[in-house]
Amino acid sequence: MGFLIIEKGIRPGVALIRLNRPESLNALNRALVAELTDTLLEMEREEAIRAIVITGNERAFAAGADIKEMAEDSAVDMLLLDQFQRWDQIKRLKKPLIAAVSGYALGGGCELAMLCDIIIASETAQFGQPEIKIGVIPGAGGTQRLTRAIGKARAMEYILTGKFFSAQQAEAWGLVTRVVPVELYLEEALRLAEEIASMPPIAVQLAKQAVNKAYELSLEEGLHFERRNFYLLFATADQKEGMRAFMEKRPPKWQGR
Ligand code: DAK
Repeated sequence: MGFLIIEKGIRPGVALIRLNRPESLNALNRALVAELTDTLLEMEREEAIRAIVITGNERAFAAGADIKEMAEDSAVDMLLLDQFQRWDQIKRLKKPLIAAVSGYALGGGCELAMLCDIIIASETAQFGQPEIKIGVIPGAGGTQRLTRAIGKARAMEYILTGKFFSAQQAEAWGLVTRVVPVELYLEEALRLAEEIASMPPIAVQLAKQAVNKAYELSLEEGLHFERRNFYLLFATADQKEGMRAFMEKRPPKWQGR
């Protein structure tokens, strides 16, 4: 049995993936991570899907990697399993990913949310990298992405103590886009996904790519990268259509070409 509930076309251009292991607070076992990455790669190929929302349930987005599954693993087991390539596949996706987070987003769950491009949180969301409390450290990007998102001082405190932080703190520190009442967090994420899905898809992908480069390149290199993507968009039919539609005072019709 699968660990995901998938709804393609839940809104125009939008696919929803629900993590569905509620008895374990959506702990990310290997089968779930494999299913998730396979599903995302399949969605990456489907033209009709232009934005993807990943969510859990009200109690938990995901409470981390499955501790029961990895407890007795050796370093060699970990190395041979090479789960990191799965996580890297998510990082390389071109389509926009929105995490709709309610309840626990801990350890690998917080890392999964941070791999998404945008996080919408319910007011009950709790974030954290509690790996230190079970004798390890974040393994899927937490030390890097949390530090870049909320700054070194806060990341140090929360990664070294494993304490959780609230949705409101996450918003104040810039980790999440906004906090909404628990009844609305998924709706808000879907609304945002639909809005993004209505934009010209190649421009969306190149914009996502360029924003992500801001974390990896120097300013000079990043500006160069941005410029290349900017020029490239003038090769698309959607650029011509967008600018003509503006001048003709009509809504554009995107082709994704
Ligand atoms: N793994 C396995 N089971 C989990 C789990 C987890 N991370 N979190 C919760 N569960 C299970 C509990 O064991 C319990 O199952 P039963 O005992 O009923 O069978 C059920 O979910 C309900 O949990 P609780 O009874 O504990 O519920 P509470 O409300 O009392 O507490 C809690 C909720 C979220 C505070 C607590 O469950 C908790 O502290 N959970 C663990 C949180 C945690 O430490 N997370 C970090 C895990 S380490 C990697 C990539 C990433 C990672 C590793 C490798 N590679 C690429 C190789 C990431 C590592 C991690 O995330």
